Amino acid sequence: MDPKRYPMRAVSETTGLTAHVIRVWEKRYAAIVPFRTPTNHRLYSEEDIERLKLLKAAIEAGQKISRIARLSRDEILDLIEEKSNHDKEDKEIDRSFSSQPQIIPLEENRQSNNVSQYHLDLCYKATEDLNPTALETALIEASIELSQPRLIEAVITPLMEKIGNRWQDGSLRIVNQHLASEVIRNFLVGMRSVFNITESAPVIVVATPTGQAHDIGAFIIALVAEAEGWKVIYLGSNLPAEEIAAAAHLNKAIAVALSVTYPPDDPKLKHEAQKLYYGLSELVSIIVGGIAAEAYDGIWDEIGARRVTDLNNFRQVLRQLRNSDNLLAEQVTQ
Ligand code: B12
Repeated sequence: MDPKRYPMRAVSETTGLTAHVIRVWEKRYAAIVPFRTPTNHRLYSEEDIERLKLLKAAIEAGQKISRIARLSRDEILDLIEEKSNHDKEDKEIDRSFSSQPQIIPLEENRQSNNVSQYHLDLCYKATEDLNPTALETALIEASIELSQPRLIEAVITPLMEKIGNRWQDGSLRIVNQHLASEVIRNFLVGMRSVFNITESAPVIVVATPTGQAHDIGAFIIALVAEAEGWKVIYLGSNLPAEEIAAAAHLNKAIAVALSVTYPPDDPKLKHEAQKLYYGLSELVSIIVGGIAAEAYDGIWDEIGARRVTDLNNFRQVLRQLRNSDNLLAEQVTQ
């Protein structure tokens, strides 16, 4: 009988590694070689899954994928064990010095609470050096160590903010900003395939309206909604209101989320917002956010859109909408 083989989605769920990370470990480091179907889809054996879990554990114990990718199972286990023995010794030493004031050396920043700051610094350094491979690697390592919300809120968003500020004060060039945007966009695309969305999931359309070209915020909104179990129709940037409304209608969406970053003073936005309002069924909620959304508060009030200030708030709104949609569905079937 053929050995049992699993598709990427199942492997990603069991190991907790994103599909992107698994593909990079394969392509760049040959850490595993999955079976390929005639249509070129990857399939993984139980052994492959065990190996991925082991590699993940070794990385969590401080190893680098470039160093361990080709090692045997026993060699990796030895490294993990070595690390845990070291940790035990370190703890004993710590205890004996606990009454003395401690200075944490820079390299140990990683072990302390400052894990996100460590990853943020690595990402920024790679951006400064114009090194896309180092940036991608830094993002992958951050995604292994941090939860999705922390990765987004404590690494990606502040990284882009810092890049924007450094560009504004002249210490970074526009090319650094472009490079970081490209790598981050691709990385986020890779994160999308992890979620398992059910057929009955509520649908949300995500876009930026006409005149709004920045789309990383919108993409993040899409990821957050997917992580909340929503089916996302991601339309990208610069979308005319009638296209957004048509996509919502055709997909029976119960919400539309708009990201508004720049400019904060586009006179055409009012007309776009009104067209959207008239193009959507009144049962569809409009949610807006992004750093320039507040500048258009009068317009949002006029069309009954809900301006949401942060991602936690966005998650709450999604949960409320989902619950009221379920209630509505129950009433209809009764
Ligand atoms: C990357 C970037 C670009 C890239 C965009 C690439 C892309 N595909 O998006 C490029 C290089 C193309 C670009 C171009 C420009 N940019 Co620019 N850009 C940035 C930068 C550095 C990061 C934006 C970003 O992606 N942030 C990361 C995401 C995750 O953050 P975010 O969008 O804020 O989203 C978060 C929240 O706001 C929220 N959110 C966002 N949307 C939504 C929606 C909902 C529903 C909810 C709930 C939440 C939510 O959730 C996200 C996660 O926390 C910012 C700096 C900054 N402070 O943001 C400048 C920035 C936005 N850009 C700026 C400017 C001036 C420009 C240009 C005019 C520069 C120029 N002279 O060419 C052009 C304009 C382009 C255009 N046609 O509009 C200014 C805007 C200043 C202002 N408000 O007046 C900024 C602030 C830089 C600065 N410090 O001056 N830019």
